[in-house]
Amino acid sequence: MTPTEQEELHAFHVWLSEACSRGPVPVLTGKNGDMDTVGSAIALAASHPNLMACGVHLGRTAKRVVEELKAPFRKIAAEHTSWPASMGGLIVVDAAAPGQVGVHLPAGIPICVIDHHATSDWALNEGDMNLQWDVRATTQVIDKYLQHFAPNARSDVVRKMLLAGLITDTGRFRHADDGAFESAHQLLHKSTIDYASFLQFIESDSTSPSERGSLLRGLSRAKSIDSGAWNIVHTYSGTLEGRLAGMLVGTGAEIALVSRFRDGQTRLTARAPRSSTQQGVHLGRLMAAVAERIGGEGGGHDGAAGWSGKADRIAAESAFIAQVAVAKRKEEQA
Ligand SMILES: [Mn+2]
Repeated sequence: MTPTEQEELHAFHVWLSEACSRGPVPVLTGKNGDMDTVGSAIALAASHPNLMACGVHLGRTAKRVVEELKAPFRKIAAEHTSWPASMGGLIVVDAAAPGQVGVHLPAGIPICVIDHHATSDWALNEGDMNLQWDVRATTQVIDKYLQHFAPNARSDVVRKMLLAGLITDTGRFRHADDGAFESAHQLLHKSTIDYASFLQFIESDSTSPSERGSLLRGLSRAKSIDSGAWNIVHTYSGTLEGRLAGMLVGTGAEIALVSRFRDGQTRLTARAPRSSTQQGVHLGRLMAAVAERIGGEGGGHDGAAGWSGKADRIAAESAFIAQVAVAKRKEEQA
């Protein structure tokens, strides 16, 4: 850990202790309910009785892991959300913007954002905090905090929640770096977790016949186009956009884009292989640029990012493709 990280964790510990002394502190997940956000919230909440992991949605993997490990997580309503009385503060994990939590946040409550996205759209006030680290998963930040300030909270269940977030956000360590392996080592060290069987459990996710049909239709609609210096393979689908985008990357696409329109909302999901990000593709910045151009909210990581908003599907796709057209290709680095 760098001295800055140590200082930030210390400041966070002070912030958290003060917030918990004032009252209950919800730990709010991103609305996609992915394993990183849910694992981060549940693990952090294990460090103090006034903390409670909550969110509007549990994604598929997170739902399975939470059920299997009987981990405490409270589903909250997106509309007319009932927050606890006299909240001491609110922590948001793994969400790059207020629109990514799926609820209206209560006014006048100190907020702390813990995230690892390249972009951030939070407007913070006096008394708020932001821990935005350049790591592969938010669970890495949470585990660093627990190691130093609440080591007894690191039960095997908590470690599994954190490890699951790290496994999924790194694409089973395909996008891992030195720090990600270091975190994985710390999580397994002196635990009774059998890594291989835990991974097998995480991966034992079966696709229903209707989902399989929808993935196949998405693939059959896919089109390959060139935009500026880049090849984009794009399609649309009503479900499992992330998985479909991953499959498009498997076709050799330099950039994969999947769009969907549902309930008046359009969503873009993009993925790029490492070879593209090394040559300058940064999907998170491209999505942020789309949001600047046509409204909505966009951001994420270099190789995985998204946008959502009111523009229609074709307009949103075109805006993304236009942004890619002006993205320069730099010389390949080994
Ligand atoms: Mn994440």
